[in-house]
Amino acid sequence: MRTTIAIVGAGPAGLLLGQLLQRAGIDNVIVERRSADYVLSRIRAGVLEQGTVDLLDSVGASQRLHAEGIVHHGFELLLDGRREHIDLDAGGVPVTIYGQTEVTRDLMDARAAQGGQTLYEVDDVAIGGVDGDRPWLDFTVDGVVTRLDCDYVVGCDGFHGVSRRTIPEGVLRTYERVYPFGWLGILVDTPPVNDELVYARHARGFALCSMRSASRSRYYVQVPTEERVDDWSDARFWNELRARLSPDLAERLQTGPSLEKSIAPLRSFVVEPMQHGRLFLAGDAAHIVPPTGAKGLNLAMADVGLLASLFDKAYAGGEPQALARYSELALRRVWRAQRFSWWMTSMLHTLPGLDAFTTRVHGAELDTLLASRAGRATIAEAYAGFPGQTLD
Ligand code: FAS
Ligand code: PHB
Repeated sequence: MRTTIAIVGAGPAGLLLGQLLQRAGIDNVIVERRSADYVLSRIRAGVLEQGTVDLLDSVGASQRLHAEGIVHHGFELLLDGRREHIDLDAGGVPVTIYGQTEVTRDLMDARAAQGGQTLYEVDDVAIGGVDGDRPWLDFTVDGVVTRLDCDYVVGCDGFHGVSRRTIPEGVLRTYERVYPFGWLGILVDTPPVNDELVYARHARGFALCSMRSASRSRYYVQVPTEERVDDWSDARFWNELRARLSPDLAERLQTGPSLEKSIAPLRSFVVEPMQHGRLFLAGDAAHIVPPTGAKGLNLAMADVGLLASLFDKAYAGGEPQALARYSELALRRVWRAQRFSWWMTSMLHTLPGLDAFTTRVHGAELDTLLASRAGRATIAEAYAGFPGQTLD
């Protein structure tokens, strides 16, 4: 087999990249380890930045998003029971509430409609030749060992994928912070407790009230890393969430049987550079952020939006050297998102072992920002997403 760009991973990053390249007339094939149903079964992000919406518009995969997504012009911080509204228009643009599962489904449908090739349930993907000018993938699909020759390989295979591990020892610099807690999340078919998202800071721990639609809600509570989801009945979850909300919100909370319940560990992670020879890393393959800033999915989409524009310069514009700037340009946005995600996580979670003075200072830092128009706008702009990537 041969293609121009070989993409490893059919999550949101790989699928969006495939569509962006298709639109630019650049042939590509995606190989995915799991089945399409399995990929869709993963419950993950829920907040789309305007830049992500614009990218989905550009590949014709946003009709349902505009029909079913919920545009939010603000969110709330609940600080030890005190409700503070953050006006996103102060930072420029709104966000759209629309589940990652639905984004992935829309991209799958768009790809199928336009004849893009995605090979699912592919085993033993190996990446080679990236140090030369003839890279390739080897993999097994339907029991047949297959080679895919290409011009470039893009690893969109997430944190546990094969692409980052393909880069030789000593090339990558890794930056990581593992948090001593996780998020226990629940999906439920009840109306959201509030019109907008609520990020709660409480002595018992962080909580988040989110949603997927007017009739489906997503809630999270911070739990120690050693917690097991089997130890959390629905009743225990609801009691703990109520305990972290203000009395008015606790009163309004509508509970129901969980459709999904899982614990996600939290970490901050970046590898530099995000490219090596003819191999590029995008999305969770290159970086992980704690979900407190709602950045993970949006960063992945920004990576592939940038990379697709550089591939377009290389192929249509006759400037293959443009590709050499991917990592430098992508990392500018990655580190700004890392900072905001780390900051929101540090300010809003109870950090085991943190001294009482620093805990108070964190509260004062939030109060300082909330006391000024500029401070609120700073939070709003970072949450809504940084301006589009320019190539200069
Ligand atoms: P993905 O991990 O989504 O996709 C990678 C794909 O590559 C997968 O389909 C995988 O099967 C495939 N793959 C892996 N290895 C392979 C191999 N060797 N060969 C072929 N295919 C391979 N972000 C938010 O913004 N908000 C949230 O609330 C949020 N919650 C999250 C909860 C959890 C449990 C996790 C794990 C992540 C969460 N995230 C959240 C982050 C998440 O949304 C990611 O940022 C997003 O999925 C990134 O998309 P991709 O880079 O495409 O990676
Ligand atoms: C979600 O709805 O899953 C969600 C929303 C905002 C976040 C994290 C998760 O910051």
